[in-house]
Amino acid sequence: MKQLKETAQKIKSMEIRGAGKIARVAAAQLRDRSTRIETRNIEEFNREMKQAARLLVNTRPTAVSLPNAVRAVMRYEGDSVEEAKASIKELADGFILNSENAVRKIGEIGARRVRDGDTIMTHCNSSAAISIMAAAHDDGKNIHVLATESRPRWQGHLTVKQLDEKGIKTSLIVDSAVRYFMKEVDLVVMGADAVTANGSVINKIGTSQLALAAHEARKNVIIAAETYKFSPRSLLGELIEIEERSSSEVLADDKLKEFSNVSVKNPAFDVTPREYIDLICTEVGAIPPEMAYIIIRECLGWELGDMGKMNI
Ligand code: RUB
Repeated sequence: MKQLKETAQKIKSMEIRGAGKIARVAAAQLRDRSTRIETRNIEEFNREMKQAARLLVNTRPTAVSLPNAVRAVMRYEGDSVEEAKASIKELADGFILNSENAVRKIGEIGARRVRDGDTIMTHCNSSAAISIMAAAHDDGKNIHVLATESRPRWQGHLTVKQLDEKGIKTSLIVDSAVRYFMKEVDLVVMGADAVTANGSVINKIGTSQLALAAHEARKNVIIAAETYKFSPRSLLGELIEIEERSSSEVLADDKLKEFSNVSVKNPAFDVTPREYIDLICTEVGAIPPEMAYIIIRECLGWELGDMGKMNI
């Protein structure tokens, strides 16, 4: 359990972060955990796996990719521990491979919406969004990216580093400059932690005001999201929990202690209504947000059936 607990801690502290990465790491951890369980008793094995699954799911509440990945692996079958382990390996490896392919495919599909000479605004650090920009650049399109800092955790610094390594011209801007620069923007490309049945997108705090500014300026907003970021549970009316992170990410504890009447609010994500989103670019195609329900039914249908009995 030690390795799994360490990884869970890294996800909590955001050393491992980004919805896609968290999902792939969780799948790999379940696979690796299964190989280290020594019992030959299948019931005991199943109990241990459930415990591992719960630990991973409880690390961060917002990214739906995490429970979706865990459930994808926890669908394993087998009457013996041997069979169960083989099934887990197949499901986990399959999920990871599909996920990597999905990010690549999203790049290919999304790049078609980028024109030569476009200025693209992005927020936070999304591997799926970067895949679109990188694919457009590889297609020979000359693009310029405006990347927000994404306070308080500065994921924008990761974005500019990754774009720089690909040779893409990028400007780092403060989060509050989004509307100021919107007139220069041709296209907004961002990622997602979750997409609900009604087409709302949950992503890094600030995404919704960026989308609102883009909507006001009549600029297109593309969300890059693999299908496993869509929330089957939202179909049952469940709301996506917005993670509230430590105040110390915004203001150091000793500074905060100097005040008597001040508190810090630090939600990590926000909800962008579908009205502000033009397209959600998935690995199975670029869809209007209104079609989110279809993706849930077609691509995650199994999850609905399993929801009751998975119990993790
Ligand atoms: C990351 C974030 C990203 C999405 C999509 O938040 O909001 O935009 O997770 O990323 P955090 P990807 O840094 O708090 O994890 O496309 O890489 O899955």
